[in-house]
Parts: sequence; structure tokens; C-alpha cells
Amino acid sequence: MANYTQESFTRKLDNQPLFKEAVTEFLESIFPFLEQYGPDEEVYMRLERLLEPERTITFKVVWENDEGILQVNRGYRVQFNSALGPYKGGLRFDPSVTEDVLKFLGFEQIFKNSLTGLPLGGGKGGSDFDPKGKTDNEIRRFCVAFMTELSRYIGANTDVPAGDIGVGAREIGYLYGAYKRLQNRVDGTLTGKGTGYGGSFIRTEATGYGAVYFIKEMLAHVGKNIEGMRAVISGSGNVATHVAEKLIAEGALPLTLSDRDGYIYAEEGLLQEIVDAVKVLKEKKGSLKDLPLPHGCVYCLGTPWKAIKAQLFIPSATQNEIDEDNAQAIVANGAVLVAEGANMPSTLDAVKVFKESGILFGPAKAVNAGGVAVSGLEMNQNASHTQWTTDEVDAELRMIMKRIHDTCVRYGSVGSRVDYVNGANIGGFVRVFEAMKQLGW
Ligand code: NDP
Ligand code: 2IT
Repeated sequence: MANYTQESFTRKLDNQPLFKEAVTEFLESIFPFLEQYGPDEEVYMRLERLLEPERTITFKVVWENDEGILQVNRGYRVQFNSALGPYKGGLRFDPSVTEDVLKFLGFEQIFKNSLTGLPLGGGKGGSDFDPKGKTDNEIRRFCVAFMTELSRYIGANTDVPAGDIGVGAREIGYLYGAYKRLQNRVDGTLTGKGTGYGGSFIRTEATGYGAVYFIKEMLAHVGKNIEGMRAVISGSGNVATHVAEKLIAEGALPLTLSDRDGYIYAEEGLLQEIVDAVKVLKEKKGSLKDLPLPHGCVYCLGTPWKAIKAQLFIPSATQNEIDEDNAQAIVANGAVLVAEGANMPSTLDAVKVFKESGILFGPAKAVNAGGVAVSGLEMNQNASHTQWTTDEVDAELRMIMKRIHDTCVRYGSVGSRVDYVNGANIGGFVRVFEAMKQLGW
């Protein structure tokens, strides 16, 4: 057999550091797991194929700004793996978007989607377009130009995009509006749509709510209760605000929300009114430093990781926001549990610190799978031309998050402890790997 090692799989990826980071974390779980197959070359060759996207589409996006001057951005869609179903995953609009960013996100998405138990493949797309400082008309013209290219490659049974950083309800509306006009088809391609035109109830809230449902499962597994727990949250977008909202509903105390410049902190816990005000502010792409704050709530520059003591730490902004140094501070600051609301917010070194410290650590592909899960339910509703009630969708979401937790316990248990990184990686992997085998891939 050829000599397959973890290193032989990542050697070629030095020019794609984020994708390499995601693959490395994954292989650290998968290599020991594959030992049970013995020296079966076919297994390792299939793994090699899994690391290569089925298709990557790059396209030019030309749009007109309010001064009538043409602007150019780059658009992408990484159609990573369709073994389980249509490619499924969000679109990110942010100046930091590169093929490397989208490959790491698309790769993670494969196993996250697999964990939901729904028939969803994995993909991710986006653009280096910066929505900050753009007028509503500019955002709309960009979305139409982006979709003019992307619409040829997507479809309800091919590839179903959704939102991510910089792509929320407004952008999904413009993108879907453009798609419908270009394709003359109303088939639900794109999820996260408004509930008045084909969207599912609870999709907006699903990632944050699902993360809290998963955290509750993790705590319950070790006999702990979320009520009264203090939580540091980063980010102030879709995921972070709905994590905060659900924590309040569960009797826990979200202490912080952050953005690129700083964070707001309330020692007694942020109230729902502040969370609502943050949602309104961020819809207009405002900064937390401009938010009027009530007594007991302060604005601080920087990040909260080293400054605030809490039991729960829920990074929900972006990748690599927690390095080794931050991770050590988090452990020292009393963490009982770290749960990744964002995709890959902890560096490899940070994950190592969390694992070695013995605290509970929930990786992104399990914790934040609630968003794509309800996207899958939205596809289901669209295909059957129906709309479920809020309670029906919420009950499904809770059930799916519990099922993901069960899968992590099944594949990640070491004695009475659960290694959620191994559990999520292996649990997500086996379904995709088996499907690829049966498909003759
Ligand atoms: P939003 O655009 O709604 O919010 C992003 C938040 O993160 C904002 O507060 C933003 O700050 C902050 N942020 C973005 N980039 C940086 C950065 N480089 N440094 C510091 N802060 C930053 O995005 P979402 O809430 O949708 O996404 C957050 C994370 O969750 C991402 O990792 C995404 O991939 C992941 N995710 C999202 C899902 C969804 O359904 N939306 C599903 C699963 C995962 P500012 O306001 O200053 O821009
Ligand atoms: O990272 C993610 O899971 C998302 N941005 C949501 C993907 C989706 O298709 O709902």
C-alpha cells in the first residue's frame, strides 16, 4: 500500500492555510478511526478524493455604484461534496473572502450537514465584496449582478445557498428575487428566505437557538443545568444575538456581544432590550461603539476573552478569533464549557488547550448545525408547497440537535467522557464515506 500519512494529505495545502487547518483537525480524528480498516488502500484513496472539491466556480461580478461607476468583485461557489444530497451551505460577503476561506467552510459544511441526518451535500460561496458603507441600492445591484452569474450553477436539486457573514435576510431577498426573474422558477433555491415568500419560521433564529439546545445537552450529560450560568459571547450578528436571546429565555446570563472593534459588557447580564437594539443596529451595519447603553452596561475596546470571567464561552463571530493565549485565559477565567457558534473560531493550538484542560468543548460542526438543519427543513417545506408552524420547526430543531449530541456521544465517548471533536468528525464522516462507497466514488 502507498504510504498514506496525515502529513501526506496536507502537504499540498501550505498555500491554503485555513483549509489546511480544517483538514488537519479533521484528520486527527479520522486517522485513528480508520485503523480499524487495516491497510486497505481503497479507504485512503477515497479519503483523498473527499478532500478535493467536486467543483469550484469563480466568476466576475460587475456592478454599478451610486455614482454610476462600474465596480468589479470576485464571486465564488465551492461545490464540495454531493454524496448525501444537493450542495448546501451559505454565502459570505466580506473583503476577507478567498478560495481558501470558502474551501475550509465548504469542507466543514460536508460533515456538519451529514450530522443533521438530512439529505444535504456540502458547499460554500461568496464574494470579497464589502457590504459596509454601501447603500441599500448598491447592495441590491451587487446581489443582482452576483446572482446573474451564480444562477446558472444552482437549483433546488443541485445547489442551495443561504446566508453567512454579511448575507442576512435583506441580501437573501435580493438574491432570490434576482434568481426568480432570471430562471422563471419558484422552487425555493436559497434558504433563509422571508417567511412571507417561502421561508421557514425559525430559520433566522436557528443557528443561535440550536447552539443553546446543544449546549444544554452537553451540560445535561454531565449533570449540569444552564440556569444562572454566565456566558461570554463574541459577535453581534445573526448567530451571536440569537445565542444571547435563547440564553436569556433559559435563565442564563449573556454578559457580552462584540464586533470588529470592541464589545459591550453587562455584569448583571444583557437584557433582551439590548439584544434587540443590537439587532436593529447591525441591520444598518452600525458599530457597537455607537449604541446608547443603559446603566450597568459598558463598551470596551478589544475582545472579551481575557477580561471577563464566566462559565460559558461561545465564540460566534469568525474563524481563528481564539488563539492559544486566549484559550489559556478562558480556562483560567473559569470556563466550564466552550461552544463554537462560529465556524472554526478556535485555532488548532486553542483546541488543544481546551481538550487538555478537561473542560467541555463543543466544535462548530456540531454546535452551529441548527442553522443548516432548519435550511434543510425549509427545502422540505418548499418541495411540498407547505409551511410548518413555529412550534413544529422548533420541535424538529430540538430533536435534530439532540440527535447530533447522541451521535457525538456514540463516536466520541472515552469511558464516561465525551470527546466532541472526535464525535462530530467521525459521526459526520461515516455517513458521507459510506455513501461515496455505495455511489462508486
Ligand atoms: P453576521 O454577518 O450576522 O455577523 C458577524 C459578526 O461577526 C458581526 O458582529 C461582525 O462584526 C463579527 N465579525 C465578522 N468578522 C469579524 C472579524 N474578522 N473580527 C471580529 N469580528 C468579526 O454573521 P453570522 O452571525 O451569520 O456568522 C457568524 C459566524 O457564524 C460565522 O463564522 C459563520 O460562518 C457562522 N455560522 C453562521 C450561520 C448562519 O446561519 N448565519 C450558521 C452556522 C455558522 P461587525 O458587526 O463589526 O461586522
Ligand atoms: O455555516 C453554515 O452552516 C451556514 N452559514 C448556514 C448554511 C445554510 O445552508 O443554512
